[in-house]
Amino acid sequence: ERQEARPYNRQRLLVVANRLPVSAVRRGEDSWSLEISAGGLVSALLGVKEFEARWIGWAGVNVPDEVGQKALTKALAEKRCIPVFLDEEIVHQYYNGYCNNILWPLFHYLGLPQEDRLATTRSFQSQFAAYKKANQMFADVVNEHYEEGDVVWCHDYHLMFLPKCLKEYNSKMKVGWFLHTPFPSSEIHRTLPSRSELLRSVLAADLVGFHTYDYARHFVSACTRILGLEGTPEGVEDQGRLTRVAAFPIGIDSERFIKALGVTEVVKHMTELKERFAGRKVMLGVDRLDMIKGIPQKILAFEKFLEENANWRDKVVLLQIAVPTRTDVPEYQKLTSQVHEIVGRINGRFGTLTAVPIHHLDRSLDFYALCALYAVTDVALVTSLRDGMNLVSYEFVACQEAKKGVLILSEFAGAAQSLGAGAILVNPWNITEVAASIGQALNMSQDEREKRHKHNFHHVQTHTAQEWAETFVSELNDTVIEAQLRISK
Ligand code: ADQ
Repeated sequence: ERQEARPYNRQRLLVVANRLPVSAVRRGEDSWSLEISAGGLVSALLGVKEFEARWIGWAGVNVPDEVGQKALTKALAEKRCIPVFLDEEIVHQYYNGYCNNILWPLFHYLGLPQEDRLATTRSFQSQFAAYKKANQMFADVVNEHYEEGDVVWCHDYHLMFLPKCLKEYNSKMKVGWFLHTPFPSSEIHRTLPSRSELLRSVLAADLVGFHTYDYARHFVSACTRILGLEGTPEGVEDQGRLTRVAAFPIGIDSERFIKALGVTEVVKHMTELKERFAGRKVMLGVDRLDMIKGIPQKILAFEKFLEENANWRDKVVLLQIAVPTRTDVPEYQKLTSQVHEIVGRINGRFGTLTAVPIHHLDRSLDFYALCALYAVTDVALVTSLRDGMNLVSYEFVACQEAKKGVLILSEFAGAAQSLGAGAILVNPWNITEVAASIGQALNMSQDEREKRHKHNFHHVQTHTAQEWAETFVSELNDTVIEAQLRISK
């Protein structure tokens, strides 16, 4: 497969992310079935025509035997995917442990785990060792498939150690790293025991990208304050070598959503939903069930709104769709029961024999059902406590050309910087403020809704995922050329 002919002008792009964009299910000793999971990153890169993208990542399953590994590798090759095989112990320590229990909460300002300080320190060390080991395994696979001229694009907090491993293999490799979460203030980052090692390994990349200018600035401050390096307008300098640091706000494939609204199945869903909730305004929350999404805070704000506005009690419904994720991590199990308890209490308090104020679903919706829901919604509630960007807010706006509904958006989501002018911005910790914003949204005049929607719709249509990926990769190519010019001067 590596000898396959390709047009000379199409550069190969190796996209390295913790998870491959496909889910694999084992059907027999040597047979697998694969399903593409269409996330934001997948559709962004499918739309980029100048590059020939290949994916490298973990398939999300444990495959201990060689027969299974060979068969899966072969099946994945047809989807241009290359697997990294991680065993259960590594997954536990690296993915559940260091990635999801340490880096994820820290980068979202929730701090480090504190239950048992000594035990935590010990597990820190073994989890960090597993993190480095896993990153090295990703690097081995990249190196095996790398060809001169390829661009290697590493994604997210799972792979902060990867740029360093790759450059150790080949200092000429073009390496970019993009973070999908916030990068926190340097005062938060400096609490991490492995703070310096992680920063140094990220700095081995040629280009480091974030969703917003603030995250980029926090990263540069961490490098200057913790490592004592020099921050420049272009990035971070270490003994004459520059790592370029910049903001690349992601977007969505807005056309995919707009087109879907014309599909018969979506129209049918919309009709059903409109009938089901006739006479009531629909409010919507769509989130992964994660503590950063502020789901309990959102529901409590809705309760406060109902408490203070008796006239709205039978005229509004909140649909909260929450996909369970990371169900192995105890904090996520606790969150699920906490949300269920609050929803149960509020429905008991304000429900009637025929209607309840909150419909809470613990599951994922297929694309068409999701589009239909976005389209019939009057008010969307995105109340993340912190969120790198938040694509749900973009998807909602894309589906609202007809209705011109209102977006209530947390000021702590990266999207507040792009959709802030059209949304009602709130501090999700302030339940009273969020409750008041619900009232404001439900009572907003048609004129104002149109004005706000127009601003946001324009933004969502002109800042697409495809443009994001193209800009990042071309900036990476330029950065490497500029560095070569500097060296040859
Ligand atoms: P996420 O934290 O997953 O992404 P988000 O950007 O909102 O958050 O993307 C979630 C995606 O999952 C959306 O495409 C949404 O449609 C889908 N989704 C969520 N709940 C769903 C449900 N119940 N059913 C069906 N689909 C559902 C991380 C960062 C974000 C950043 C993205 C991209 O945390 O801040 O915007 O990466 O960089």
